[in-house]
Amino acid sequence: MTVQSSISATEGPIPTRDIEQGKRNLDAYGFTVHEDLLTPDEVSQLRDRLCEQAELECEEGVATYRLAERVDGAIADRKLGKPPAGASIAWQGVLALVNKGRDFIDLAMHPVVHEYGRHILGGTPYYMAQSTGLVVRKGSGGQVMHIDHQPIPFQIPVPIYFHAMVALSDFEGDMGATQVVPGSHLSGRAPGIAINPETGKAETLETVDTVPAVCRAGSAIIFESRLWHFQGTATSDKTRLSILNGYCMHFIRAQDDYVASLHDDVYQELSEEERRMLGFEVVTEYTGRYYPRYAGDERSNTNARYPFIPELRRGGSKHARPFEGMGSNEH
Ligand SMILES: O=C(O)CCC(=O)C(=O)O
Ligand SMILES: [Fe+2]
Repeated sequence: MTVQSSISATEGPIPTRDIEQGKRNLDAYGFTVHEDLLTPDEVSQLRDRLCEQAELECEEGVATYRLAERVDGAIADRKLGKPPAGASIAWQGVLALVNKGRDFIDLAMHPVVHEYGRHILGGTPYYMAQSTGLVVRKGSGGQVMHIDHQPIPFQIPVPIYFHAMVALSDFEGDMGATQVVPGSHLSGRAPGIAINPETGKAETLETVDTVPAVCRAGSAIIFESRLWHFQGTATSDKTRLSILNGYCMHFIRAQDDYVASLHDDVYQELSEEERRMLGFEVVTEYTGRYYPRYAGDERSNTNARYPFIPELRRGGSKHARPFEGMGSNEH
C-alpha cells in the first residue's frame, strides 16, 4: 500500500562554510552541506588512498560490492569476494576504514564534524558507529528511504545518531547523490518500509518528493538521524566517491562489551546460542559487525563472517585473508 506522506519537500539549505549557519540549517532542515571541510590536497590524498584500498580489496578477493544488474527489477544482492573479471561494479563499500590507514582516523576525528556532532546530540557523549568508503557508479540502484535510527520501534523527539558524508568527488544528482527530504526530521515518524514478498527487497511506502544533496568534492553533508534520506540511483558516467562516518550516542550498545572483552578460551567453549546472547549476532544493515582483529582470528559474528582486511598498499607487505566459501555475508 502506498501512503501519501504529509511531508512536502522544500529545497534544502544553501551550502555554507559558517558553522553557526550550519547548525541553524541542521535545526531547520535536519542536514547541512558544509563546504570546503577538506582542502583540495586532502581530498586527493584521501581519494587516492580510498581508491587504492577499494581496488586491492577486489584484487585480493575480499571486496563488498554489488554488480550493475537488476534481478526481477530489484537491485542485485550484496556480494563478498572477488568480482568476476570484467564485471561492472556499481557499488562498493570499503568497511571499517579506521583499520585501513591513518588518514581515515584523522578524518573521523575532524574537529568541524565534532562541532556539529556536539550540537546535534546536545553534548551527550557519542562514539563512532561506522566508517565506510563508498564507491557509487552508473547502474547503482540506491537505497530505500530510511532514517538512521529506523529500527527504533517508537518515535523519539531528538536525534541519537548523526552522519558526516564526506564527498571525495562532486555529488551531482545523477551520480547517486544522497536524496533527502528537507525538514522531515520534524515529522515525528520514520518513513514506512515494507518487504516486497516477490523480491524479498525493502520498498518505500512513501510518495514524498526528495532533493539530491548536491555538493562539491571536499564538502561534507552532515545529517541527523531523524532525516528521511537514501542513496540515489546513479545514471552518470562519473563515479561518486565518499566516506560515510557515523556516530551514535554512547548508550546505543551493551553495558559490557563482551564481543571485545570475552576471553578467547571462554569464547571457544560457547555454543552458537550463547555467543548470540553475548552480542555476536549482527544485523548487517545496522549494528554489530565484527571484523577479525588479525588474520586467523577465530572470533566472528554468529550469522555472518567478514574477512581480515588491513591497510592494503600496492606493492605493500600486508595482505587480506579471504576465507573458504565467501560469497555473501548477509543472512
Ligand atoms: O550513500 C548515501 O548516499 C547514503 C547512505 C546512507 O544513508 C546509509 O548508509 O545509511
Ligand atoms: Fe542512512
